[in-house]
Amino acid sequence: MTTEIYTEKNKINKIVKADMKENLNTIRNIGIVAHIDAGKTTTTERILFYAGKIYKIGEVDEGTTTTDWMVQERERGITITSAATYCNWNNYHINIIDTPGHIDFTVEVERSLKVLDGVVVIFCAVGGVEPQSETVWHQADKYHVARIAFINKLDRSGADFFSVLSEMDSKLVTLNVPVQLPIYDSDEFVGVIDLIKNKAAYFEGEAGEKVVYKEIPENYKDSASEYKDNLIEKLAELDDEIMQTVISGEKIKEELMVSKIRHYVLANKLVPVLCGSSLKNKGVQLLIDAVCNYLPSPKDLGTVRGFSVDGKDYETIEVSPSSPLCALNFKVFTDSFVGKLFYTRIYSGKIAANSIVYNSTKREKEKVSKILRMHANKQEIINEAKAGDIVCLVGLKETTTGDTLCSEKYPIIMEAIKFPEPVVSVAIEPKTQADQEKLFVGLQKLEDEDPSFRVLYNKETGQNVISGMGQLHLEIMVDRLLREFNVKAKIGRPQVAYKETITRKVEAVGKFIQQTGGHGQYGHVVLLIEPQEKGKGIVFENKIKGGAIPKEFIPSVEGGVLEAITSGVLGGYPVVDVKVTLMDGSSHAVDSSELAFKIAAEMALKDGLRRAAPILLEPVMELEAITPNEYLSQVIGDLNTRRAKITSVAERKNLKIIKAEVPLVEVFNYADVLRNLTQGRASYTIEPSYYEKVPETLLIKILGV
Ligand SMILES: Nc1nc2c(ncn2[C@@H]2O[C@H](COP(=O)(O)OP(=O)(O)OP(=O)(O)O)[C@@H](O)[C@H]2O)c(=O)[nH]1
Ligand SMILES: [Mg+2]
Repeated sequence: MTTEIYTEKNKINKIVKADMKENLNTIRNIGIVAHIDAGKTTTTERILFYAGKIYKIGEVDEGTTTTDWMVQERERGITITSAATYCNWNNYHINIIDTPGHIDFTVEVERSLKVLDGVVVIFCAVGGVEPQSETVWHQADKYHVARIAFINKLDRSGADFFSVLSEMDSKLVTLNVPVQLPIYDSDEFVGVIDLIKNKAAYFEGEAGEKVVYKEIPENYKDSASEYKDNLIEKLAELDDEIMQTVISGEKIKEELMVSKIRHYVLANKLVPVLCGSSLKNKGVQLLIDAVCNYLPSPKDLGTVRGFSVDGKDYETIEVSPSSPLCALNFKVFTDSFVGKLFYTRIYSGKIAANSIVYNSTKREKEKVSKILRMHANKQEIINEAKAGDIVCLVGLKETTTGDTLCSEKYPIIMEAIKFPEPVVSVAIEPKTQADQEKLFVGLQKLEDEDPSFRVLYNKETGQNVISGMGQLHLEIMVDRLLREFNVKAKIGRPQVAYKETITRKVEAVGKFIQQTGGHGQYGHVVLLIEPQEKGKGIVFENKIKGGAIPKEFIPSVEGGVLEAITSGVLGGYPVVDVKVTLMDGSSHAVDSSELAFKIAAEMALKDGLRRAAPILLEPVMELEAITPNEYLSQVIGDLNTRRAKITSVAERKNLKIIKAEVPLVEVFNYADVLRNLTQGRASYTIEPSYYEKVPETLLIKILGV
């Protein structure tokens, strides 16, 4: 098979042999996940370097890494979009997704975890188990993703491997077992003890590329033997064969230990803990070995499970290239040269370039014109992709994030990916008429790419309102509009993304009747409008029997309802969790039209919402503040004035960790507040938690009425 390589200018300049692995057992689909700044991108860059995929190590701080390729990522030194790449290590083919740590880009982690078989969770040896690390851990639990842990940054002063271990034990409900220990010479981190090999590993050469195994240093022998016993003990508790070997007094062979660890990692019963310093080029090769040794291959999934097209039954397909196709699109990205790229994980079967696949979610046939293998923002064209691969498809028209692609003969729909609701909004106004058109195109593309980014047109103010996961998220989107789509626009002040819902069931009548001679207007509808359970969204049902409203006008009624419900009656915010049933109505043989029914539906809906005891909902955030002991009372005192519910106060060394639930509107400028309260010595993170009713007393302040 041949492969054509694209250059940055999108010209094919090379033909190379594809290295697609036929053997599923030697494929690894892994993600690198962690709290912001733990060193995911730095680690990924080393993995690519040691595996020979790149020939020079790039650095985050210099804006030269492979996976932080977007201009916004390079400028800011943070990851924004998850980048897919791959490399080969010994006989293994490893597909890697480097994910962002900032909570505003959590969608990128969520969708990656959905399609990955295993993850490396990185912890900072100084920061420990930071909030976003806990969040990704729980996300990995949700998708049953097997994991290994890597305690990074052991070169930093204040690094403490053992304290991170005990924090992991208290915060993460898993069996975390060290398989390595750090070695220090004076205060310098110099190498890693491999407890399975009973050796000390050092990383020599200019970029730590030569792994040299030596005897464990004398002063580490006791702790190495203690932690080796601990590892064997933990395995023996899980496994009879190991237990029997221990009882018989025999030595446990390295291969047996590796295969047992692998078994329990796959079963999500054990997490081996490794360590190193990616920046100082120490420990990464052993991490790659661990990825191959312990994390699952696509084959380990056994079967892929989904629903039948009618949603009533489960369907399963064996994971194999010779099974029928089952693939999941988990991301759409617009490349300025190639067009839309559809990031797709193939679970079973094959896809060939220039073939037709069936999008079972949309029930549409789609043509795949090209298949690309991604190396961050570079692409290689391949002719075929098969079970186990993560590739980009080109040419699809109707597919959106979360859709299943399969064979029309064996339809299956995989469970959709759930995305969080945006919590911050900002109005965006094009500077000139020419910008208006470009803004529309740009926003549409960005909305296609990012399910946590929404665009709404507010009829009342005539403005476009964009919503996202946080201020940084929106800032990046506006920056992309300017640079990628050349849109000059004015931005309003960030606002909380409120929502509206109702608390009472009402019947509402809408009549749009104008009969003043000649061709008039006649639309008449009766709607039942009722609250729905949280998270159920908006549902429209038609219960008209006997043709009170002719069939051809029903879509207009539905359209009117769905359009009007995007802007509620309290503050024009989107309405959620409401069911609207079309009960009755009437029509006129000549005067009725689609427009008349649409307007009648809008009138009925607005009137109904007003009488259905509407309430305003606000996003509540989970906040974690870490402060030196002496500022504890000031920080808590201040939080109490912000309608916060303090949920816990814990201790780490001489720091206090305060967890609280607090409405977003109260902590919009919390960075400044905390800086002033603690002379800049505290830090905090917030993440969206849930929506709650705004107290009546605050309605006037928020709505300005
Ligand atoms: N001292 C030290 N610094 C490190 C190490 N690994 C990474 N860093 C630094 O930590 C900072 C963050 O590194 P990144 O690799 O961007 O971290 P990340 O986890 O990818 O961050 P996000 O993707 O933005 O969440 C950079 O300044 C790195 O140089 C390490 O082992 N030791
Ligand atoms: Mg990164």
